[in-house]
Amino acid sequence: MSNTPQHYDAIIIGAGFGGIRALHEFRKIGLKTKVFEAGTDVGGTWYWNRYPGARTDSEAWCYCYQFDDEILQTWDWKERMPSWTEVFAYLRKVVDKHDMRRDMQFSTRIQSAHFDAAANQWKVTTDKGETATCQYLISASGVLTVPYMPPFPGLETFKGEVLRSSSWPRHKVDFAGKRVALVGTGATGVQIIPVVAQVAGHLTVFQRTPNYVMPGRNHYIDEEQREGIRANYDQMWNWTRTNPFAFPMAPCNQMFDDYTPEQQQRIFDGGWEVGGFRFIFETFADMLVNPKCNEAAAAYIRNKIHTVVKDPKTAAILSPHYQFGLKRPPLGHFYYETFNRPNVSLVDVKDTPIERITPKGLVVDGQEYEADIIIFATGFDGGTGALTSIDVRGRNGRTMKETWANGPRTHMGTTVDGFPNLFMISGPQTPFANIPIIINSGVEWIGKIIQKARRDGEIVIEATPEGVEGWVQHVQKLFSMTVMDKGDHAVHSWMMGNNIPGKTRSVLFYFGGAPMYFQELDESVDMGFPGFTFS
Ligand code: N01
Repeated sequence: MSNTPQHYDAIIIGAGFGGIRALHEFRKIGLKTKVFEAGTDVGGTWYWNRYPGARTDSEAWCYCYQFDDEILQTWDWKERMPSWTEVFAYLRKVVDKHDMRRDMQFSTRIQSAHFDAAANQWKVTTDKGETATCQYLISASGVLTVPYMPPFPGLETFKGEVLRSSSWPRHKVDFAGKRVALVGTGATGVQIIPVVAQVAGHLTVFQRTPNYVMPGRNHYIDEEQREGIRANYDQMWNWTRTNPFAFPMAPCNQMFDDYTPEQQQRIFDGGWEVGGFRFIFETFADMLVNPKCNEAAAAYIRNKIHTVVKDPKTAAILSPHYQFGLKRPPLGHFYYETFNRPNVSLVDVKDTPIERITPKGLVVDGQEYEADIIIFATGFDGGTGALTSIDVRGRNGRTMKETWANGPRTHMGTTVDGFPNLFMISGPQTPFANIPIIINSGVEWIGKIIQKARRDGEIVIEATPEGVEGWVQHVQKLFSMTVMDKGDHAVHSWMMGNNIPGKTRSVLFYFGGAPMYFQELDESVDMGFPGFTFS
């Protein structure tokens, strides 16, 4: 522990995908940088979420960094959607190869960050009682960092084991023959269910809202495929610049209404068979803006559920009836098939919520469901939670929590007025898209604005209130063009913040598509960063 505050050009919060990428950039531009990380190692999401079945929903070859081609050319991705262990190993490889750990401090959580206007610097305190100061404060604290745990009465009385997906224990959990209860059927629950079902004595799934689960169709990657991937990186990175979700796929230009119903079904079949997000990205370009297309996609998936799931009652409970995309659709790996197993049952808790937890299990509608293990996969305070859970204070002591009380207000998803020299990586109001690519573009932009300020001898970079208001309006307008805006407001979606009781429903993402966002970042650089002051 040090009593004299260390001073850095930049402090980065978090050593996940964003923090690692930012450290690389800052070294390039010569900033003395320190990364503080709460975990004992790098990885962020891939450090904490070690639950069974945890894997990416992005294809391996685009869930990585562009800056180290040598690793790309030698790294042996094993699966199309790599498991958390592979992603974790990849991130460790990058960090170790670039000797990044010497600029990182682990097991240290940043508790507060206050802007000192007299000194034009940020003062940061940690849970270890340390203080450090910096000119630039970078939040790389992630999109899904702060877990949400519903306050079920009686939880503390449960005699069995309680597991949380977002802080999964290091020891191997033995599910064999056990009665397992799982609460939450978002992307996390959807990944856990088929894996645990294979070994549990009985798995009872408590579902409040069904999801539209698309088949992941994960597979092993053989050497020939790897060679093909390695030879095509330039083309892939170009595609990530033109695909609305920053995936390396040629943009889809098909409009739903231009096809006959038979053709539409065939196109949906194609997307469904190839698996992953390709059901969205390679079928119709207007799926999230054309209500007819959206409903056809929703009906297609409902039909698939009823085809796969043998018990019609279970199939009906698993079938959603809200706009496709209103909740982030998960990828499943034999998800619906799992509900045909004799050792799996589904409890609908939509109209009859979980009442309480007892020493023996969970009570719903007066009935006790006994369990040896309860798994909670109940989501996150997404987008804004990571930064509002830290005591961040900008000018005049104003907190980020107050500033975002009615939803996030940012300029370009990177900055907030009143919080000088604070930059966010994949912050609220950046595109909902393949995250390493969004991180890359954001970090490059941050590097450029800092370099401009340094070149001009300016110390403080600050978004203007007009810049922020313009971006908020812009993001709102883009969202209003989607079917999600007209969606059922009662449906919880972390993408809108209304999965957290008391959190204002707001637009947490930029829905104009990644290419338009990249263009906005490029124009911002070319035009000398309108909407910012330098002093
Ligand atoms: O969280 P969620 P998640 N009683 O908010 C339920 C990313 N991710 O961790 O829908 C009963 O989606 C809640 O019910 P409802 C991905 O972006 C990525 O699963 O609110 N149930 C819901 O079913 C994803 O979207 C990957 O009605 C309660 C669940 O808990 C995001 O993380 C893998 C309840 C929470 O689902 C979040 O996914 C995994 C209550 N009181 C996750 N409270 C990959 O890319 C909450 N729930 C690989």
